[in-house]
Amino acid sequence: MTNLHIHQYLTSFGRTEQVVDWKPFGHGHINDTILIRTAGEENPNFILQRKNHFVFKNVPGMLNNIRLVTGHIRSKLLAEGEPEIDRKVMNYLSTKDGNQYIQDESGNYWTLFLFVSNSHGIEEVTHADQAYSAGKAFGKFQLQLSDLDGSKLIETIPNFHNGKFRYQQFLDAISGNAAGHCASMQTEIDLLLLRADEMLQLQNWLDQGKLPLRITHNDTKINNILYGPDEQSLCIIDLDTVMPGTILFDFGDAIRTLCNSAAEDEPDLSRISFIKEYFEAFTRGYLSESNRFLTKLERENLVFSCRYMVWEQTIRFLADYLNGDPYYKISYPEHNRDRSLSQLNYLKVLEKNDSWMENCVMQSLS
Ligand code: GN1
Ligand code: MG
Repeated sequence: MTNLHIHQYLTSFGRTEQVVDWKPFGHGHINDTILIRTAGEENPNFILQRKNHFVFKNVPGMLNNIRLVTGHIRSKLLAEGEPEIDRKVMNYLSTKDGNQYIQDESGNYWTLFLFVSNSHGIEEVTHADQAYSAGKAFGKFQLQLSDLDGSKLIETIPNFHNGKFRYQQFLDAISGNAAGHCASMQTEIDLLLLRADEMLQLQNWLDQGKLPLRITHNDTKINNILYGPDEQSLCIIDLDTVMPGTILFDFGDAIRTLCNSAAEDEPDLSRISFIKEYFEAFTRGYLSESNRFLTKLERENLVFSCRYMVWEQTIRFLADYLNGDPYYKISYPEHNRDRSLSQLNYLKVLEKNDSWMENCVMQSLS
């Protein structure tokens, strides 16, 4: 990538701002993300993103989802009289020909969206207010999308959080043993298999229609929320996996990163603990928006969803390690091993806190 390329991309999207500099941005495991800074205080900065079309097989379909979702939220914000709409919902730009992407000679898809000025993402929560605000943001996101017709959206990654599908992939990775790591990971494999029956329950409820399909984000890591200078949440980002799902995916995945005192790949397992104060605050914020539409089964399984999402993430990381790391970007050879050990440890920590968490949800509901 050169200055000329960056300039050409901006021009193709009809932008005339002068580029000051550009650099890789964020911590995504899948796409490549570049922050472009432009001259002039008043001018916006941009995020240029190459969508990974090996992971997202239908990038135009995914971008159409994003157009529908952001358009829907935008109209809600307009109706509310929100004065700063571009700070509250992502603004993906269109090219001069009205497309949502540019395809380069190698077939890569490039998208451009506005960078939200005076905003920042966080890798870890440092104060309960941030957790409350995160809960409110994800609850509100689900509420805003509750009346968007889900049949208009494609599944950007089919079976993304389908427990049976992920479990089968894990079993395949074990029997394939492509990277030869099975023997060294046998204890962890056994612990994960032991929990499978319990975990597959969630997909059963979906298959049986007991859990409603809603429009969900499906990647509710704490770093997918932008915060303003006052540490209040502004906007949900990374909309690539927004598609029909259960709200339990979003609640559980948020708790996966938000209430863990360590990063998802922390190699020092003694640093992993569950931060009760953040769980309480997140749950309160989340329910303040979502309680009005949640069903009994959804409410009853908020705590289970936290264990489910950590289990699912653990088998995904471990399957990738066993397969020889074809999926997640890794920073060093044993990265996926560390990720899976770390997540498995967090799962055990959540199990120990199970009744406390159930109590906490009950109190937030009363
Ligand atoms: C991936 O690329 P990123 O960081 O947004 C993954 C999520 C995982 C996450 C683990 C499309 O998200 O499902 O939870 O890594 N996204 C995809 O940190 O697989
Ligand atoms: Mg993501």
